[in-house]
Amino acid sequence: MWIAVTREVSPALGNCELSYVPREAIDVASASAQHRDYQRVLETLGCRLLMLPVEAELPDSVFVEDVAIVLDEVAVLTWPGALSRRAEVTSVAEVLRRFRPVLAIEAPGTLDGGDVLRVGRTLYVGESARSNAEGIAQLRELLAGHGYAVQGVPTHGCLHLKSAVTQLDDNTLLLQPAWVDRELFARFRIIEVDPAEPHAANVLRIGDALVMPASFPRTRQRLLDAGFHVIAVDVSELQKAEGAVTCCSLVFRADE
Ligand code: CIR
Repeated sequence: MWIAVTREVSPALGNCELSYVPREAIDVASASAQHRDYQRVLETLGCRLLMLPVEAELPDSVFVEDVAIVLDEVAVLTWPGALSRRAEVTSVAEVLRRFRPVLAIEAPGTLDGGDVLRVGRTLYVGESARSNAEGIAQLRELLAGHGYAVQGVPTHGCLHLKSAVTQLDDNTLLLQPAWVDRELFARFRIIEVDPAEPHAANVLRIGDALVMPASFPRTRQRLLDAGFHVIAVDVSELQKAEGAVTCCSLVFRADE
């Protein structure tokens, strides 16, 4: 079965970190309602939800993806690049210990889970303002014995690698060519985001379904035309916090 770890939206979400989007007022009640709808979609796709209690003092704590990487054999806790996000790790670590042996990135290494795109046994890791060379080297070392290759990927103009590229099926990626070099992914079939929707490359794949923000109808149409099963969710308030769909859950298989 699938497990999806999520966390309630913090009432302090308005004080979130922002890098590439301008600060706008965030309606926390509506962000919470959108997050509930998102979680319902994950349930309809067969995920069992493990919802962590709210962390009122941690504005970005709903974005659980950034604090851990969960692989089949092991989980790796990150050391988030933003100082304000480091206290998010502890409670996620506790829940992951129920399912996997847990390893950890340590300072001075930094890494955000949003920078980690797993395709098969390769982890592409964004070289971003959040994930430094030391963090990427530590990840490589931690996972070498588990049969994973870790490959650094330069990013520019976006928060995380998965703002720029995510996986659609075993052989296909959705990519924003302005933020990552598509030649680095030449072995895959590439679908590009619609140029009018620069932030549309972040989709969450669960089984054969793709969850994506409702605000990108043109890119959604490209995916529908390519034969994908797409579910649109309204995450407009969370997008104001520079979040999208992969960032709000940690989805992995468990035997339970
Ligand atoms: C941050 O800047 O850390 C948050 N405001 C947004 C994090 C989004 N995370 C993700 O896409 N993996």
